[in-house]
Amino acid sequence: MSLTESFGRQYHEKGWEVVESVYEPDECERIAELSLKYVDHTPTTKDGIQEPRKVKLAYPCDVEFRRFAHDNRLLTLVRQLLDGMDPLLMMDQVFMKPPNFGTRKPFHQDNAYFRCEPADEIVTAWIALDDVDESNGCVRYIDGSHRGDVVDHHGVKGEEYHLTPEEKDIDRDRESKGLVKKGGVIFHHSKALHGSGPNTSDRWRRGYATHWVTKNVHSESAIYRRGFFHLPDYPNL
Ligand SMILES: O=C(O)CCC(=O)C(=O)O
Repeated sequence: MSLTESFGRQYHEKGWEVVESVYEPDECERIAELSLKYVDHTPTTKDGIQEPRKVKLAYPCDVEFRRFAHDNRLLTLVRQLLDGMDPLLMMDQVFMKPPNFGTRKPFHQDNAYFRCEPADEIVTAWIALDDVDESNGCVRYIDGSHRGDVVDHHGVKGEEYHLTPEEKDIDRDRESKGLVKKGGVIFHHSKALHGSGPNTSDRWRRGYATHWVTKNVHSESAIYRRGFFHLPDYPNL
């Protein structure tokens, strides 16, 4: 892992930070394969082809996800961003962009969905299961957006599962690309505005997003009120 003493500085300044080589490439390949088995959201293209988009809640599906998410290499980093508090997994999802197909994810703040407080005690660790660059749809961030409030989000017409703010609330001049290699992790704050473009390459782009909270966190939303860590069947490993 290419960790420096400065880890966390960019996260606090910009709202996101990359750490390369947290996992080995072969571990990521196994999880990417497993994701294809459990995929639960397959939109149909205009040509009638169904393509995998997402595994929502991978953690309950398979012990391999649970081991991968609760790996100490990851937990140590998340704990550092939570000022030493123990990370508890609230939920997870695998975002998939198949070659030459994967669609965009509009800009949003995670906390527009989660509605959790305190917002500073929620960290997403987005684990790259493939090498990720601009052409296969890297995650993009609006630097410093985590310092403001959660702005109003509205549903996207025809894709109601997406929420996004008005264009005026997205300062594109401050956009950065989250470039990361397979096995690296991007950490982002729950208020960091982020989204991703389509996959125009002939390679996959898969990211395993794990959403961590501290024991102080509570949510207005019933969906997020009870994280996996409450479930007796899925103890923290
Ligand atoms: O993987 C993507 O394209 C979007 C990721 C995302 O929105 C998240 O991890 O919160």
